[in-house]
Amino acid sequence: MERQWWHNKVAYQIYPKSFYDSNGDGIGDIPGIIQKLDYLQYLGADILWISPVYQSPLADQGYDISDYYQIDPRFGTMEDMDRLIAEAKKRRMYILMDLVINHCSDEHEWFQKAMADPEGEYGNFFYLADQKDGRPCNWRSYFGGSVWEPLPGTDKQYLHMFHKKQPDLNWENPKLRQAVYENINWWLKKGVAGFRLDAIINIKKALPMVDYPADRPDGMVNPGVMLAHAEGIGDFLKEMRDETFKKYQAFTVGEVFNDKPGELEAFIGEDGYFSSMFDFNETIIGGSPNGWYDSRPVTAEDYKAGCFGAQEKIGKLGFYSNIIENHDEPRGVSHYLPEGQVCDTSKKMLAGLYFMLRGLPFIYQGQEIGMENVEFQSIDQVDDISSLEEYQVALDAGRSPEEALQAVKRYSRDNARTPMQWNDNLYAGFTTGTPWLRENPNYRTINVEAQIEQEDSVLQFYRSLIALRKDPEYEDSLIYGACIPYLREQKNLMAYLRKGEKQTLLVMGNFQKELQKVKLPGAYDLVLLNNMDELTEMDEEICLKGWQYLILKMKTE
Ligand code: TEU
Ligand code: CA
Repeated sequence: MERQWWHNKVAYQIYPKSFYDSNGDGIGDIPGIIQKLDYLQYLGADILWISPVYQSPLADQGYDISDYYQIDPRFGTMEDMDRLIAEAKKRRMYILMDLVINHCSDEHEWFQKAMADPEGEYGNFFYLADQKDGRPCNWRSYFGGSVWEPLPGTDKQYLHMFHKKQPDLNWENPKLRQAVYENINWWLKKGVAGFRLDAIINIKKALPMVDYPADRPDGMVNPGVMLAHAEGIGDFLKEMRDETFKKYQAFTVGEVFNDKPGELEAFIGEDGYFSSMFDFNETIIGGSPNGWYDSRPVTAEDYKAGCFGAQEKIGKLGFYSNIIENHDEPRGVSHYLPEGQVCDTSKKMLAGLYFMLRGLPFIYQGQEIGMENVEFQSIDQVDDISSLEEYQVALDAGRSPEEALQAVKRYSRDNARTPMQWNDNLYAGFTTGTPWLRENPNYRTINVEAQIEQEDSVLQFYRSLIALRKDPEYEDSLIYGACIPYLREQKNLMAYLRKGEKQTLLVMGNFQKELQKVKLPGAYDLVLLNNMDELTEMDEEICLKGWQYLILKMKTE
């Protein structure tokens, strides 16, 4: 596998609206990110994915773009953006923009022109159909309701896979594709290192659009079913890569939920469409087609099977991007650790387990201090459109308001969107004004300032993980070595070898509160990392305490 500049880096996702507010309007902004670059450097992050800051009505928090060439004034100015790119460069950091090109905002000029003249050039930038023919198909949008919506002031309707303020762009139209590529190249010329590709698998629709068997009483079907029938996305992705990313050696990471068997190599193998894509194999565990209210908690065995399944699938063919959370998911520690067991030690174990898998680790803001889900007291405290929809879905399915709120608490995207907890001042030090979304009350104990001081904090553990992964000494195993499950059948033990050409490391976590004995595959030289003070050994066996995590460097002959 050819080595790439980004293989040994660590990536960090910033959700600007909630990261740091520099001017007291309650909304995080680009100058706020610049002020925190030194912190991110202290942590050890190299690649920064910035969730959307383009001009947007913020119906879906910036994932609805009304001008791809402008920064939304709430986030700052284009000068701020240029300064961010320059300041990142000074620190040898790389900026990734969020590329949202499956859809735009209904307030984008293209859509406005399509409304004014559906038969004109811009009508063909979208998927339009005559209203009189009824709904062209029974697909349900990801955020609820039909994907079809009347095109205001006309006798047409338009397609939206997400919110109705996010009309889908018609990728079948070469003019639209060229307009998108032009924008990508414009940003690359500016000096961004690459992109995270939002909802990218949705750009190819199964045509002609037809009904599929309904999966809920509403008579509609999850759009994922349609995606399984869509053929030929590779033509679009290849063209995009050749017209844009390739010319700049850009780093790209795809948000791909629905890849088909056998597609991985074309996507992220040598000369793939993208550099990497997220491993969502664990993310989707426990989900139900009926909605959040019907989902089940993830067990240690589920989690292990998810990670190892993905590792087996990819082998050495490419690099997945590994996560435990992002801005669309609950906090990883609240999601993957059993209720009542979320503590510093278990947080560190989970961190260490995903971080050392083969691939590129991404950290989502606040994850590095162990931020947790929010105890929402009522649905009024929730802002996110998808959470409000899921609340309704639960009620429609006959759940009580309490049960519906429980489901939202467990899965709401707002769990990850509360303000970053910088210190124990008012509003967690995020803003001097009133934060757009209420902070998590636990900021008094969980915050950056306290954890910088505290030697054995979650933050310091992340710094150790990062330093170890970046140590050239261990590149052979931790970056390029194989990932081989160890004692896979042993319940609530997640262990794997990172086997390089010269060295082998053993990574293991005791995914339970009870202690557990682990037989070693051989002798070891060194303990590279331990999330506890002690280490109990017997011959060829280690006794792990509850939630203990270790990395051992094995002896080589
Ligand atoms: O997410 C795409 C996606 O698949 C999500 O709809 C996910 O299933 C959902 O958030 C779970 O609640 C991307 C962005 O990451 C997300 O924030 C946007 O809302 C969405 O695209 C539309 O742009
Ligand atoms: Ca602000």
